Order: sequence, then structure tokens, then C-alpha cells
Amino acid sequence: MVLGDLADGVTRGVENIGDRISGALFEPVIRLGVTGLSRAGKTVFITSLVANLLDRGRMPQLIAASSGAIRAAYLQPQPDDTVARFDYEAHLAALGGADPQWPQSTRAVSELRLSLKVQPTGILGALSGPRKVHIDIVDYPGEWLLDLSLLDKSFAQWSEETRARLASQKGAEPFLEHLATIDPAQPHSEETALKLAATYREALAAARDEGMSLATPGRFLLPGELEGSPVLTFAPLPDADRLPRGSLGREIERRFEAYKTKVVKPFFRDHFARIDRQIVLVDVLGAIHRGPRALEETRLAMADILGAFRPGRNAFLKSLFLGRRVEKILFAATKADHLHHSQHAQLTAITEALLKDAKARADYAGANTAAMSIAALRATTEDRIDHKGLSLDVVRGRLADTGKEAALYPGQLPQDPAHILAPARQGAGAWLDADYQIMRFAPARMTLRPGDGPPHIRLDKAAEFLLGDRLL
Ligand SMILES: Nc1nc2c(ncn2[C@@H]2O[C@H](COP(=O)(O)OP(=O)(O)O)[C@@H](O)[C@H]2O)c(=O)[nH]1
Ligand SMILES: [Mg+2]
Repeated sequence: MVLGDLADGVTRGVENIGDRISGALFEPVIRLGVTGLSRAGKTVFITSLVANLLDRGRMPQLIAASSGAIRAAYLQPQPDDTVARFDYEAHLAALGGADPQWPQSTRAVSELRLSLKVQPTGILGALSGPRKVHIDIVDYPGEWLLDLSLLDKSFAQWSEETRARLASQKGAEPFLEHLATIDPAQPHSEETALKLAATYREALAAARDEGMSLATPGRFLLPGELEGSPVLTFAPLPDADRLPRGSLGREIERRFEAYKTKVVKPFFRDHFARIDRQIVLVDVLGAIHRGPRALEETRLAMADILGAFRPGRNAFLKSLFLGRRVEKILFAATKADHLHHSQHAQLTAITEALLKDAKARADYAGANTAAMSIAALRATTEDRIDHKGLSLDVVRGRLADTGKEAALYPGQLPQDPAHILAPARQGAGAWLDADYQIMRFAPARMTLRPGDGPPHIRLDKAAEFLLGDRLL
């Protein structure tokens, strides 16, 4: 461990104590991390969760809500002055307007503080009077967690592994061809470095469009305010273990190292290491729809992401956590409103199986984990239709692209998750006997009764798992 890391860890540990009890009033703070790969549903989840905590009519499974223990809920200024505020109002306005739209996608960390006034139940509660609990919700891209693995790798190792992956990656050819024209030992030129990084970024984008999300660095596609800066101007190189001084390769190696110390480490120190509870959103249905390769990639990405929740695995993380841990982790298959409820159990079983390796790592770290199928914002209604003599359980909604009403039968998910996970692991090209459809539904028009938040599926159950024990 280098000294800088150690010092980071120590100061962070002291700050953590302050974090969890806000100010002199000893008001407890729960830091809830919300993550998942791009498009997994983070923004929609946070928007709907907050709306449903402000108006709790649809939260019967959150005990503190249905028992009346939560007396009031309100938004407050967040504690971190330099982190973007999660734009709750704009996202809700998009979802709840006359022509409802999904919110704009976001590209960096953001945060929102929701404060609850809770009246504890029971005799003790009656004596103590209401207290405040702050929930700091932190939204961050799951891709950034993948970068943790870079800390253990030299530039040569990373280059080697990444080039091996790209060799079989659709859409990586232009980068590989360009790379073949470059000698890493040639003198450094910024123009060459920029061109190289740009073609590498295109290869990453192509991989992402195929559902391949394992590629690092995670910031290349979600650069935020670092767009165009030298720390994001690098790419994997051949022969990276013998780069002469002053060469292009040496400079690129230096940038790779700068990325680790100036981008990856601060994220883990300032955001990740302060999280108490975590929800990991996974678009399992979307991955199944894309096919076996995308599903397998999702499985691997989740295992990698969840590796970050086992601080023992990495000296740097260990120094940040100092024995503290993320207490609860919920894996949620999102967008379950694409599926009739008769198939939700299958979706949850697939999610559990998909995350088995990832979960084993988190359990090992002592976190309490669970898997669920949810829809943060229900865009469909259920129906049963007759089709060629068969009676099918479908969902109906308005299509995002055309605005037309449509009924969707997404296909029959197997009772045994192995029926789709095994072919995915074996590298099958397509599903053998089935086809899984999804459609992009627009959010439904909302006419909410006073006291009700937006419609959802099991958002209350998710909130109970994540927060319930701290609201009693
Ligand atoms: N039907 C349905 N679609 C959803 C739901 N949540 C997210 N989506 C879809 O997934 C897209 C990405 O969601 P978003 O929250 O922006 O993902 P993020 O990139 O993880 O923040 C949205 O634009 C919607 O099309 C949901 O609960 N139901
Ligand atoms: Mg988002």
C-alpha cells in the first residue's frame, strides 16, 4: 500500500463517523447508493422512489409508511456542495406531463437528500417523540465500479487483456486496424494519441451497443466533465511492457496511471466508500432479449461490479472502508412491467441465478442481500388475449416511438433459470427454442389521487428491504 492511500483511508474513516450522524443534532443519515449499467433504470428508479416516499399511498409494503410512522417527508439541500443535485423535479415533470416522456439520460454522479420525520411506534416511541432521518440518495454509473479492477493492473496487463477481448468484438475492427499502423515506441504526438483514443472509444461504444459492457475504462463512454482531458486520452497498446522514454507509449502509459489516481481513486474515496445501503439495478429482460452473449456479459459485469463490495479484495478499498461495510445490497431486475405478473417469479429466479457469483462475493463481505423484480414506473396494464387458440397473458401499453397502443407477449421465461443461463455460459449464438421480445413503452399518463405516488411494481418492497429497519 502506498502512503497516500493510507492517509486517504484514515481521514475518510474519521469523516465517515460524521457522515452518519448529521451535525450536532444526531440525526441519522442513510446513504443509499443507486447503481447499474447505463439504461438500467437508475434515474426512473430514484424519481419514482422519491415521489412515492413524498406521497406514500402506494407504499403498503414499506411498514413505516403503512403504519403511519413516517409523519412527513420533504426534500432538503444535500450535504455535498460539489456533487450535482439529482434533478428530481425535471425528471418527474417529464414522466408526469400531459405527454409523458422518459427522463433524459444522465452521465455522472448526482445526489438528493430526502428527510423523513419518523414517529417511532411502541411505548418508547411515544415517549421519545418524532425524530428526523435523512436519506442521501446517490446515483452513479455502474460502469465506474468496473474501473476498480484497473487499480490492480499495470498498463501492460490491461493492454494485453483488453486487446484480447477486442479481438472477438464486433465493431472493434477499425480500432484494431488503426492500432496496427502505430508503433508505441514512436515519439509522442498529441494528434496520434487523440486519434487512438477516439477510435478506441468508438470500439467501446460499438461493444456497448451489442450489450457488451465489461470494457474499461468506464469513463470513456460516460466522461462527464473530464471529456477531452488527457486522463481520458489513452488506449490499449501492443508491447506495452517495453516502452522507451519519450515515446508515445510511455506517455499513454502515464495517462493510464493518472486515470487510476486522479479519476478512479477519488470516486471510490468520495462516493463509494460512504455508502450504507446499495441497490444494483439490472435490465435482465433487456439482456435476455438481446441474446445469450449479452446475458452472459451481464452476468460477468455484475460479478465484476459486485467485487467492489468486498473491500478485502483490494488494499486501496480496504483502507477506505476500515472495517465498515455496505450493510445491505438489493439486486433488482428492472422494467418488470414488460412481463405479466404470472412470470415475475421466473424473472426473479433468473436474476438470482445470474447474480449467484456476484452475490457470493457480497455475502462473503457480510452484507445482507436480496433479489427482486420491480418496475419503478409501471407503464403497462395486464390483459389476457386469445391468440391462435391459445390464451396468452400479455401487457398493454403505449409505444414510445409511435404513441400507438400495443399488447406485448414477451415469451415464456423458463421455470428453471439454467435453461437460459447454461446456453449463455456456453456461448450460444441465439436462444434455441424461444424468442424473447420487449417493446419500448412510453410512461403511462398519470392521474394520481392525492397522497398517491406514481404507479410501480414492488418499489415499496424494495424500499422496505433497503430502508425499513432504520425507520422504525
Ligand atoms: N417500462 C419501463 N421502462 C423503464 C422503467 N425504468 C426505466 N425504463 C426504461 O429504461 C430507460 C432507461 O432508464 P433510466 O432511468 O434513464 O436509466 P439509467 O441510465 O440507469 O439512469 C428509460 O428511458 C425507459 O425506457 C420501468 O420501470 N418500466
Ligand atoms: Mg440516469
